[in-house]
Amino acid sequence: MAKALLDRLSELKKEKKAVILAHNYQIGEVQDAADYVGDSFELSKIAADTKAEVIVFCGVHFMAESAKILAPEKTVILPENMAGCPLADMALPEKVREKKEEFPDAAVACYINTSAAVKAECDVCVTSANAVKIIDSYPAKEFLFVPDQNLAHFISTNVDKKIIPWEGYCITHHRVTREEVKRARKAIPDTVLMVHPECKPEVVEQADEVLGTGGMLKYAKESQDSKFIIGTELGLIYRLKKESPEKDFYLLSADMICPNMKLTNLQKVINSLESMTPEIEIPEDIRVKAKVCLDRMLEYS
Ligand code: CIZ
Repeated sequence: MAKALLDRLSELKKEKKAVILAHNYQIGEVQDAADYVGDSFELSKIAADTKAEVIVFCGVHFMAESAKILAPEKTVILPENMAGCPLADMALPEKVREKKEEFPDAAVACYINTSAAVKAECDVCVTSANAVKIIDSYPAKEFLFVPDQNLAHFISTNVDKKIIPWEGYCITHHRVTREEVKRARKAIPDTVLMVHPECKPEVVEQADEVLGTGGMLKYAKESQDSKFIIGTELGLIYRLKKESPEKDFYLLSADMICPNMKLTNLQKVINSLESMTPEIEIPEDIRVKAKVCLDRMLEYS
């Protein structure tokens, strides 16, 4: 069955001149079938540079939008139309415009987990892999940071600038508590605890390393340590085990599963290439403004 699906996918990829991009949080069969697996930053760069005519983005809506913003001449397909991001939905463009009026001297930085319409309102975009570096080097002293309050807090503890946080959060990372960290540390002693900066400050403060998914993969591969507790979405464990099979990885909390990231599977990838839907479309005026914000991310990182 899996072989038949993979053969069909390979036929369709050739026929449509398509590339398959999968986020690190996708399920194993999708990661295995993809041409590239990575975080939003890595996948944005690939989308901007690819020679393929069709990009199949296995992730959530804002990620496929970012690919379309950077590669407007390509057809971008998100295999599962319902794969949204509750965090991205916590910032609406009209609310960002209101806040900008409240803080006219602040630059506006957004996490990549935002819609194209919100990116169009912002000066510069960041991902968890480059947020501290970009905010540190971007020429402003004060930032309104949209929409993740925990990432905003993490940035503020690492740069000497004023960060005004939005009140959004990721439902998968924000639910983890200090008590769960204590329990995990006790149950699995002598481990390195890596957590994502979308976790609450009370969790981040207890971590050995605070990294985005790309950073966690690199750290685990290069480390002399062999046991890691992972404070991010379940999908990353699949790739960590695949790339460092001799090491042990434990999910910090059994609840760290993003329901939206789990909506895509191999059959849906095939269906989307057969029908060439659902296709991502962005009004050109919004795309052009959002591209300035993403281009600055590529420039400052
Ligand atoms: O930057 C990304 O792709 C996100 C949303 C998380 C991560 O750290 O990979």
